[in-house]
Order: sequence, then structure tokens, then C-alpha cells
Amino acid sequence: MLASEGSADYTLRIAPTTVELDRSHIISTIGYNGIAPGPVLRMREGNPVTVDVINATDTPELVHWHGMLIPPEVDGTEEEGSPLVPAHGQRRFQLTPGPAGSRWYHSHAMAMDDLHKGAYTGQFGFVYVDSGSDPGKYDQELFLALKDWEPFFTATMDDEDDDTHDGPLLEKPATMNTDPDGLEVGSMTYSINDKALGAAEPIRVREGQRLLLHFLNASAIENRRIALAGHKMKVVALDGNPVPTPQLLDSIFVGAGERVDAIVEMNNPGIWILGSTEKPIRESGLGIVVEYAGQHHQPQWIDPPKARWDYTIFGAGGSSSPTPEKTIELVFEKIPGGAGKFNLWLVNGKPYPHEREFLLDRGTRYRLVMRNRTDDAHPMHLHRHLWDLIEVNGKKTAGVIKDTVVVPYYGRAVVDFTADQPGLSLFHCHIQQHMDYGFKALFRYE
Ligand SMILES: [Cu+2]
Repeated sequence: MLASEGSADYTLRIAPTTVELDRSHIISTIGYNGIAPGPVLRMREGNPVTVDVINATDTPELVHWHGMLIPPEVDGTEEEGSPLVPAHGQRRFQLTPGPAGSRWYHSHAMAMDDLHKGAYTGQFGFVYVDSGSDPGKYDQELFLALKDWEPFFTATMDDEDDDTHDGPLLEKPATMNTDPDGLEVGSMTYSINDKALGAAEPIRVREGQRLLLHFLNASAIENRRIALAGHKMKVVALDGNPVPTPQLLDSIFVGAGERVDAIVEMNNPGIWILGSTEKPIRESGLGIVVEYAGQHHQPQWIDPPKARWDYTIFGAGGSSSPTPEKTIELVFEKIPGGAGKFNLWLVNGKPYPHEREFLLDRGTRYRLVMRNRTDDAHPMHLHRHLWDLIEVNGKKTAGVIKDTVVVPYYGRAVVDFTADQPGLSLFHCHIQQHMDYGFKALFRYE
């Protein structure tokens, strides 16, 4: 959208940059405004803003505003028809931020077999949309983005996605395709924001303080579990939306693309590590030190008790909303790629693009039944709409509002939404490689 002359409210300049994870790891990537993550953008809900996107790279780019209810022309995906920001060009966008809460912006470019593009780069950052009525009952507010760096192809990917459930494998096919898998993507190094564990200034706290932590999993590759040693975290919002029943937990699970907001009471003086519960990931950078005043010793880690992640515990009790008039069934499958190639991902038997298969009537309430017939957990995201989580693996809930839901391996997730955002809307797995190799679909209004 073209807007008026004059300077924009926000400017994002996409350009090559370096990120010093620690003294021995300086990563060359592409970032916003010379840093990665980009600046935390604070916007007021409902107040229109202009954003100039300057692309100082050699390839066209797209900036997607994840979790916002905005038209396809500014949403930032090629599939929805958002305009590209040309190489060495610029474009002005106008959008009305909302709803309130933790949102984020990131590149929506395809990467395919180029691990220096799209979500593999440093093109990500928080947007916090203020409602104007934030009670602010905390002493410190921190924005913590989890990130993987130095991606590489691997034939032996070993992930912790089995974390997502221990329930019945409702969607496990009777006969399995046992062909060998194709190459997947792993990472060498990790960070919270732009620093590896031990390289950042510690989060300095005092006993009795309350911290509001905004987590974002900006990984292109994996879902993550995070803990703060010596403390519990009270989850108050998922994907930026307050939950009906906050829960005090030993660790949290954040799917790729998801956000979790948690309050932590600083009630256990010491020097602690906040980071990945997976030792090799934490030791390769995914963590930050939390230091109480007056403490002097080595940062400590304590493994939290093993727990399965269950979105449904954050919901309201009682009955969920009435069954919508229309149901859309979505079946996810993988075609193993074999040695040296890539897996192909299918939605209802086909990789992207489909042909006018997902049609929405404006104003109608829909139920999406996502059946994951693969051995990976997939963080599924629908652009420009909010989901009301109804059920995960047969367990019902109500009032949990999300834009991204990790569908457990061989499992099922059910969400409802109202089709009230005319225009094309992209539905996809938030793992870049899965999205690039077929795992997406376009919803359109009739
Ligand atoms: Cu996926």
C-alpha cells in the first residue's frame, strides 16, 4: 500500500550484517537495521503505522507480520499476493497493528536448498502491540528470541519433537512408508537474542522481583523446551493472547513461530541458567545467565522434571464453543526423499499448490481438523486469522487463542476460526524446509 510522503513511523533496512554470538563465533547473516534480531517494535493497537522496508540485498524480500490481523497486501507473503520488496529497492507499507500482544516480524522468502535465505537468516524481531491498558505488574520486561545459527544439511536429524505427547498415536497409519528420509537441516550454534550462553550481560535481578518474559521461537528448524533453573515460570499468554488458566510450570515448550509469555517470581537467590533443556543445544549457546544481586559463583543448571507439553491445561473448564457449521479436514503426510534429496510434504495428498481446494465463506465459522500422519511434530500457522484451540489428541479445551499450533507427531489438533479476513491466507508448517517443500496451502474467500 502506498502511503503519504514524509518519513515513516518505522524503517526496516534489510542488509548483510554480522552477529557476534561470542568472541569465537561471529556469524555472517542478513539482518534488520544492522542487528539480528531486529529492533523490538512497539506499536499501539488500532493506531495505523507506516513502515518503510529498504532492501539492500541482491534478492527480493518479504516482511511478514506474524499474528496480526491485516490485509494480504501488507501481510508479507508472495503466495497471498503481497508485493515483493525488490532487490536494492524499497517499499512503504501501511498497517493497523492488532490484536494486542506479542507478535513478530520475519522474512517470508522461500529458501529451498539455500541456507542463507528466509528464516535461516537473522531477519526476525518482536513487535509488541500495546493495548493501552497493560496493568504492568512486573519489575522487568524482557524479550527473548530463541535462534539457531549456521544451518547445515544432515541425514541424521535427531530432535526432541517426541516431547509433544505421550498419548495414543491417533493418526499413525496402518502401513508406513519405510523409504529412507531425505536430508534435513541442523544447526551448529544457538543463541537467545544475539548472544550465546555466557556471552551476554546477565539478566540482573533482585530477590522479590517479578519478571515478565516474552519468549519467541524464531528457529527455522526446531521446536524447543526452555527452563529457568531454580524457578518455575507462570505462563500467562500463548502467541501473545492471555490464557484463561495461567499455569506454573517447571519448563515451557515453544514451537517454531510460537510465543510464550511468562511471569517469574525471583525467589531463589543464586546465579542460574535460563535455556534449552537439551544439554548439547544449551552448551552450543541457547541460554542466558540470570544473576541475583550480591551472588558470586558459576551459573547453575538443574534439569527440570520431564513433562509433556499440553496446551489444553491453559484453557477454561467446562464446555467448549458449539461445533461450527463447516469442517475442513487436513491430512499431513511425508514422502521420504531418500539419500541426498529432500522430503516432500503433502496436505490432503498434494504438495503446494492446490487448486482452489480451501474455500471460505465470509462470516462463517470453520473447524479445522489437522491430522498429522508423520513422525515429526509440525508447528502449523494460519496467516491473518486467530484460532480457538478445541482439541489436541482427543483432549478438549476452550478459550486458548493461537495463531500457531504444534500438531503432535502421529497426532491431531482441532481448531475453530471465523472467516472474517477476506483475501488469500497462507496456511503452512513453520519449519522453513517443510514449508518450502510442499507443506503449505492457500485459503481463499469465495
Ligand atoms: Cu513441519
